[in-house]
Amino acid sequence: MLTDEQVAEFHRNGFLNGGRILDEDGVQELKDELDRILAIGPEGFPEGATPRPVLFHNMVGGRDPEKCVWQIVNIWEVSSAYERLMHHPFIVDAISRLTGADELMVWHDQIQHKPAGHGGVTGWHQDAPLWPIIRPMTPVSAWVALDDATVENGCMWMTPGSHSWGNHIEFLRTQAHLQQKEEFGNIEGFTPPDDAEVTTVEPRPWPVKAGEVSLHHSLTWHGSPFNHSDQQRRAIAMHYMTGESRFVAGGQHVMKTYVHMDDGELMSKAGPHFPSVMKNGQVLNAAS
Ligand SMILES: O=C(O)CCC(=O)C(=O)O
Repeated sequence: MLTDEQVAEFHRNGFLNGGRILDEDGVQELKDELDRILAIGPEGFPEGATPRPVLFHNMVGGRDPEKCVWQIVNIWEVSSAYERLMHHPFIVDAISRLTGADELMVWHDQIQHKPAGHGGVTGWHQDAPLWPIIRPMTPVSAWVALDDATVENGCMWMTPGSHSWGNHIEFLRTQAHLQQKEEFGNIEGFTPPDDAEVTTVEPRPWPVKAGEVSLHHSLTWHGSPFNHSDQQRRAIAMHYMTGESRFVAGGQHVMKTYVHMDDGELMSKAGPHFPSVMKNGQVLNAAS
């Protein structure tokens, strides 16, 4: 369980290392599962096949082998090890503690795998503005490292206090030129609100060891530069919704295909692609 000090640190900075939640065997199982699914490849999960990940592609490079981030959305639907991770009691409890919610559902997960030597960039962004089909926004995500994520192999960077500055996704898009680890922290051209707790923009690298969980607010500015090192960087982000989340039919998102409801309905009724992980404060086990 998170300590009061950790909760305070999260609310001050907008991110937190929650500590080690997987032992070596647990990490190895997830790495083996990822290898298995990468070996099957996107073409092994054709349209209409069930189950299949929601997305499985190189999200940055197209056919350019110089840039690759394998993004697999909802690996939990094709791997019971990842499904169990979505229900991990420490993670679910931490999300509940940080959001104050006693009902939580899966929003989606995403592997971000930066291969050694040519791992691509995940530009500076905030999560919530990229999720326009749910409201209120999902406040907190968990991110578990499967390899030690270091400055060299493209760990995430975080900007302390930025979660309390509002929606600045358009500004962050102007920082897309920041791609290398040497320059990734050089965000320029933004002045935080005077009344914010943190009034300076001071991005910092955020190394996370294999088996540790990092937690970040969905308005925290974050991203990760190229991986030119000889070490791969495998990780999974897990995004959750609180029980009050409702469907916004006017928005666009890859998960929208799986929502068959009217505008404004509760996402807790959205069906099997959005399973419950906590009800009335009790962590729920995975179905399989
Ligand atoms: O894995 C990364 O480098 C980025 C992940 C991310 O953007 C997220 O977890 O929201």
